[in-house]
Amino acid sequence: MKKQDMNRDWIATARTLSQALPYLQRYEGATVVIKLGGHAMGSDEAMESFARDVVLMQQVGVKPVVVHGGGPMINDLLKRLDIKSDFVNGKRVTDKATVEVVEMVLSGLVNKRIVQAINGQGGRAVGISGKDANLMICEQTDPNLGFVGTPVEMNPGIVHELGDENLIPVIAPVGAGRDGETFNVNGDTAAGAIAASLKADRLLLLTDVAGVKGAEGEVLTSLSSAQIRKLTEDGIIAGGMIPKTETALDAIAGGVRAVVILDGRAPNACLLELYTEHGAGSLIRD
Ligand code: X2W
Repeated sequence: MKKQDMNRDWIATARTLSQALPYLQRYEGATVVIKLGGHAMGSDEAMESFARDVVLMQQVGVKPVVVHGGGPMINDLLKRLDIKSDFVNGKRVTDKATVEVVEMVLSGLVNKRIVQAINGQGGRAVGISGKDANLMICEQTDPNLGFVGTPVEMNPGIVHELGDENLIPVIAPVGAGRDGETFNVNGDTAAGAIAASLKADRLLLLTDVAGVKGAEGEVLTSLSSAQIRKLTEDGIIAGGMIPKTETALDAIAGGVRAVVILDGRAPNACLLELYTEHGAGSLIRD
């Protein structure tokens, strides 16, 4: 690279930092819950980039809380163990053998991969599940789904305590029942319930689509709860997007200030959303 071009690069970097100042100020002290879906967890490089964004957010005064999924990773192990698995309305039918695999994969493999990635970038992450310190108490969602749980009681003290110690909580969507059961909770549902219990400033739902799309397939960058309901009635919001927009509406009704649905595979997705005028994905607020 020519010396002149190199200078131009550094000047652009400095300008970017300078332009971020109002956003850095806006989010100082904010609680931001980030849901990382299994489909958004790609290569090691993508995981490293995600971890770097989380550590940077904490460095500039945000309290990040990571809630993760891991559906594709559960599928892989179930297949290797020759256990069949079906989904009904986006939820995995979860018998006793399946829930054991779900907990092993989510609380073990996936949770620790994220913890290690964050620590690798100089953060201090602590991996827990909804069971720890009774964070997420669940009841059975529907007898036909087996051990699939709906969060019914949240005790977010543990998340506050970790945040106060500058530790980054990384939470697997597994909950405990009142009779000692283990429940498999949809990752989006868990993230919404955790964000609401924290009255989070932002819930970022990182997925593998660019955001909520309108009738012409364009990404809608800003939406109200009422607009979401109308688009769903009209059949424009459909399929896999429905659980995400439902999570967004529930989270907002539960006290989360705004929810963003965005493509987690895009480089620096979280930073683009929080710290630039451009933003990313679809911002939903009341
Ligand atoms: C999900 C939990 C993982 C998840 C499952 O068993 O796959 C239910 O369906 P993603 O990667 O966010 O989809 N639980 C009840 O939600 O993972």
